[in-house]
Amino acid sequence: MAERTLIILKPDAVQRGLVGSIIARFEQKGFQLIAAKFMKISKALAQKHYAVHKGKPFFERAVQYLSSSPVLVMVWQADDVIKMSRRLMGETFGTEAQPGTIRGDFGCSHGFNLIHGSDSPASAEVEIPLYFKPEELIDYPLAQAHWLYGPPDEA
Ligand code: D4T
Repeated sequence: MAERTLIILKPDAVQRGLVGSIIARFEQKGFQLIAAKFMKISKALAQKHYAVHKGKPFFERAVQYLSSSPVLVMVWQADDVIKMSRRLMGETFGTEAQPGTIRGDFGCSHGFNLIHGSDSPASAEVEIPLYFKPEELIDYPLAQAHWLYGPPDEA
């Protein structure tokens, strides 16, 4: 099965009207959308989401930010989607992110960073069930797969 990643368009992406522009980048790259939910993340869920950062100086601020206003939570699927989507997102904050990346093009904050993406397959496995039941992940054939990936490598 192709790899899956949890992507969250954070409160600033929603409030700044950047949802469409950011999703367009994932679609244009060729990733497949398999789940989406518009929701307000509770403080308790944000604490679970950032559990690996508990005890770090930015933990409370990150929890507060993620739960401050509605977000769009999605699961995207493709071979190697985690590595590729982290590259599309860019460095953690817009202040350092390269132009051409989502954070590099759409933000210049060192506190708000528009988007979350799982940083490893292990993280994705923990994060996806925080937001979606198994039956909410919709598996379907990708119509453009042939033209997207080309013929398989010869052995
Ligand atoms: P997320 O996890 O939101 O996709 O961001 P990154 O993967 O790029 O960054 P991270 O896990 O290192 O940080 C998680 C979250 O905490 C905020 N943060 C981070 C912060 O407020 N100050 C900091 O110094 C760092 C490192 C931003 C993202």
